[in-house]
Amino acid sequence: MTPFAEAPEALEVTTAHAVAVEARRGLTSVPRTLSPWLFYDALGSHLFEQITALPEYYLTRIERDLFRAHASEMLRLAAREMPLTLVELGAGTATKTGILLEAAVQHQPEVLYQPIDVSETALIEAADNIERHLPGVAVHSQIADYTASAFTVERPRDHRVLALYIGSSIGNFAPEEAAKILGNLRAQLQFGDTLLLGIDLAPSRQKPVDTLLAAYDDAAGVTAAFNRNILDRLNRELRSSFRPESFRHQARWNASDSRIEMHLESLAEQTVHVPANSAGPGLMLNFHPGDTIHTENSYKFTEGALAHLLHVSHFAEMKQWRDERDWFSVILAEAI
Ligand code: AVJ
Repeated sequence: MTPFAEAPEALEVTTAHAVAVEARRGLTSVPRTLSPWLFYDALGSHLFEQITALPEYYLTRIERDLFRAHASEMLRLAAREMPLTLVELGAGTATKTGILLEAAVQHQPEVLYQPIDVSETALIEAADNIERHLPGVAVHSQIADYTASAFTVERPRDHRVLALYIGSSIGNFAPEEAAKILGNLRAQLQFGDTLLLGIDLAPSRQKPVDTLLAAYDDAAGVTAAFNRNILDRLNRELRSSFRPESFRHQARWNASDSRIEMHLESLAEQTVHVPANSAGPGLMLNFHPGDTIHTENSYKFTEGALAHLLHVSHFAEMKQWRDERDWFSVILAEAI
């Protein structure tokens, strides 16, 4: 048996403990918070997939359209006459990546694709899909939390690396954390390697705040279910006594920090019990009506914020692609 075969069980134990630790940290903080990685259990990942298909959630749709229209140019600029290997941070099931990989195998007969994600099941699905549909692509997956730990980037001889960090995933991180993530990635790259980054843009004349709010509070209530699932997850995994229906999903625009915030607002005076667990003793949590648990930040970029982020992490913009209304942007940047 290879050491790799034992990873899943070990990872599950670590996740269970990490959930207990994060719930304790967040629910005893003032104000109360829970980290967005808690959204993505099996049900939450499914709800997120549904979000990406909602009419209000334009992010996925625009980014996919930009890839469809410009994948070949993106790859040509990244490659500049050299063969490429693609690395992806937070690959998930790599649905949109297929478009880029399909373009890549038209530029070169064989492509090494290196997805990195914390979810082993997502990585297995990604590898299955890609290897079935794109015979020219070899997949080397890595189970890692790119925000916390080191990951490795393989470089076949004389290849350039194109790192993908798409889907506005970077939006979940405050500016300093985002700079750390890109800086950490940059440390794995060489001059001339590139980063393809997908970011959601700040409100403008062409992008009312209401457009943003609707994307995070859709009419069908899928985002509300996604947000409340975090409480269901804690009930399932920690045996806590949240009544998710007595918390209201709330999306807020925080203009001074240029971010959408998601909160869960208590609708009643209520007490929630979290039993003792591997992270510490039991908790009795008191909620007044209107108290919230802050579950997510989704940063929206101005041109200045983007330029600053690239500069501090030692990347230089090569080209930017946007939809005609300037709602979403894909940036190709060179490691300098
Ligand atoms: C996966 C972080 C890009 O912030 O838009 C979608 C998550 N939250 N709807 C985002 C999310 C609510 C999403 N990211």
